[in-house]
Amino acid sequence: MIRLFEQHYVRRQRELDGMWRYVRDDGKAYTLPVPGCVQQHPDLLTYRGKGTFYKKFYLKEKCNVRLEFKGVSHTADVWLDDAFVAHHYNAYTGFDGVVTEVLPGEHEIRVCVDNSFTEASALHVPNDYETYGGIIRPVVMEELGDAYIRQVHAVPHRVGDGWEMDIEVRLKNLCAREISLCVNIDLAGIQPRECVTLKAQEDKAVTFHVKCAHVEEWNTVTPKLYFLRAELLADGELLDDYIDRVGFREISLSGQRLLLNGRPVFLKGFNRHEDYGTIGNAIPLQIMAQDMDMMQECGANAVRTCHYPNDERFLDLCDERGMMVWEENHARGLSIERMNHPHFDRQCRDCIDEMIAQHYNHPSIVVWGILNECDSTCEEGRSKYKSQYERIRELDASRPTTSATCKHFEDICLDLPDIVSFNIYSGWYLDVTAKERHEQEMDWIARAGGAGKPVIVSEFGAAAVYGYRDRGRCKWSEERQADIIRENLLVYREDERLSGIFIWQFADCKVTEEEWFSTRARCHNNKGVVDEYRRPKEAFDTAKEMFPTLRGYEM
Ligand code: ADA
Repeated sequence: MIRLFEQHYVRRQRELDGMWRYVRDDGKAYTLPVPGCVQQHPDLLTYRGKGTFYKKFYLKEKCNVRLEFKGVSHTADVWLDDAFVAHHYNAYTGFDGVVTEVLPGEHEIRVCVDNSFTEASALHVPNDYETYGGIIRPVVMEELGDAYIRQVHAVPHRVGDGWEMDIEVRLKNLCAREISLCVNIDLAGIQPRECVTLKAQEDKAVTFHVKCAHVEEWNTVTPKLYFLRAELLADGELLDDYIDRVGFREISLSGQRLLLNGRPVFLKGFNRHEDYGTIGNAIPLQIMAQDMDMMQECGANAVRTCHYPNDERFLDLCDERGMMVWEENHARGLSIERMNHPHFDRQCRDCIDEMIAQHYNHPSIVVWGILNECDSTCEEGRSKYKSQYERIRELDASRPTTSATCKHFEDICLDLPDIVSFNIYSGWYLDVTAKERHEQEMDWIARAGGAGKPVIVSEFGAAAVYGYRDRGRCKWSEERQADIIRENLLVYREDERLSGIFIWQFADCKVTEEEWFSTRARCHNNKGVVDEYRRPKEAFDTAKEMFPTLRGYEM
């Protein structure tokens, strides 16, 4: 399942989930599930390297074939028979490619996948989470006609008591002649139409401004969603369609407050990695839904997709559940040397461009984040932060930006984002009281460029090994983790200057052994309030008890 609703009733789309042939670099062959991580197989538990996936499919009629991959970790080269389709870097964003005039009969998709850490990669490095290998998210094959709808972007605006929506429909002509097309929109019963001519191979956008007087807003309590349908017609005949779901909601800032539909909102939730016990990061819908249910059981209204864009099905769930999302690009803890890597700027920019293009319409996304704990202390780093924020604003001015910093008292970039966010481990790495440290932090933020901006505590927490109990409440015990989370929450809930808090983290996740084993018991980041199999630790109950006592404001 690629999304939680049907995206096409005209376009022929086939999901290619199932068993694919996989040949490891040394020639050994397997059949492996797609989506899936190769590390699920007993021979490949710690595999880091290349391999090729193969899948056959049958076409009844000649057509243009579009292949879409929602996530391949972490480098992919794709062929359809002998035609090269796409090269893609970065596990956490999707990509596609079109091969024109494919003949009827049997065809084969070939995907060379590589999860090794090499100099070609600036963002995938040994880290405090695991880089698995494989086709980790769904794949679809589509049969296209002469032209198709590439994308639909919608921005809601609150106007008086009602709502309006700007809609952009991007079209692509796949044939070698000019073509005249019409686009029909259907949104909440309103049905505008526009007609255009596209030159051979041309890409063109058609825009609409729709007034929707009687729609219900999307909010965290009643997350009302609407289908936005676009149909493409040539000579009066239906050629293609594209369906997305949208919500009418507006994010804005007023001084230190974050506003949802003009009303203050306080984000309270978890940082969540995509990782599950023996499954890795190819999380199935059942686990996404379970994570969502457990976070909501605690009273969370927000989730941070640390440290990369998430599987779109999870974002669909957030849309449906009224869960507010901080989604961020893929970069964690990179030094200035790493940020000066020759591919860093391009790979970050691609990730930002793809994340925003692909996830633009999700009402649940309320904040775009970048560069978690990267080097924001020097001028070179600052110029990278600056250009990434600028890029986001060029692509989407409707959502605020932020970045989680750990460069306490040294960060020179706090004036750049709309929201200042910081990660702090009072009681865990830092043997100080949460109260004392929090005051120092807030004073510094006000002096360092953050005055008057909303502030979020983007990470706090402590590690505990599931089942390890200690009457002396020592570090790594469930008791101590719960104590630390409680102490931090007691401080943050009293501070009117804050607009949100995120516990680090929802579930334990695996880390890369190289560079990380010595500070990470079991080669896991153990700061989850549940373990990697979602077994609750004592801290889960603490979150459940404390979250409802935090200012919610939300509606
Ligand atoms: C950081 C970082 C997380 C994780 C965490 C920890 O601040 O952003 O990815 O590494 O600390 O557990 O120390």
